[in-house]
Amino acid sequence: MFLSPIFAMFRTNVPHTIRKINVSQPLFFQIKWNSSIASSKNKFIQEKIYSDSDSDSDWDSCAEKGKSEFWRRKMRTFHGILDINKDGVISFDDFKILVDRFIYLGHLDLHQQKEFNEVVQNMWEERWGTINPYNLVTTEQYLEDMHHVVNDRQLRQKVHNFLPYLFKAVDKDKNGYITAEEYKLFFNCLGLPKEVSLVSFTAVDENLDGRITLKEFVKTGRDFFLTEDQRKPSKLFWGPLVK
Ligand SMILES: [Ca+2]
Ligand SMILES: [Ca+2]
Repeated sequence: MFLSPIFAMFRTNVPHTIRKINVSQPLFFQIKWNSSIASSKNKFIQEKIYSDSDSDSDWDSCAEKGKSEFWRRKMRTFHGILDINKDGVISFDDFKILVDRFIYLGHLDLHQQKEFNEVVQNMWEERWGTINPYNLVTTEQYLEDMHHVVNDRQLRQKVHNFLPYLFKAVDKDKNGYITAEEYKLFFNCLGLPKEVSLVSFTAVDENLDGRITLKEFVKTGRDFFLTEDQRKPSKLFWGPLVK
């Protein structure tokens, strides 16, 4: 795959160790949904993802996570993406608009659409309680909540629950891979300029074969929330970081 010098430089700066699969300590994590959804027969949600993620293999329950300015910057970036109308707070309406943008692409079947809505609704209720227009989450509240998430082993394992739906929604030809063209749809739904999507695409395409698998997508997206390692390409998952 052709890489422009800037992307090639970026990739070569990624330490080999962060891409190496740790075969001595294989870590499996299942895409787990809440109990109401777990009974689903949909094969897609039963999928097991093999993770070579450092963010869990180096889990140390004693060390407090989510303290670095780098990690806080990443969380502020994601809060900014969820804050669709850019009024500084996120509401359930923001969530709903975002979900609808992915659904309107037309590549999720009705069952997946229903599950996607349920996953997002459950996430909101678990984290922020009731769904009403007055329940608004500021950046500081979001940082506090995510700080709690990254320091709780069970919550860490659910942090990526919504990601497979984003993947399926932008896999236009349903071949199980996301191309650079399809990735532009992802950025479009997020409200990010498609011009910056290639940098993110290259970061997520771990084996540089020009296409992103569900495993690559979920692993990198998950790492965005969990790792404090500034060298990891996952920092580019949701586009450029805010200042
Ligand atoms: Ca595809
Ligand atoms: Ca790939």
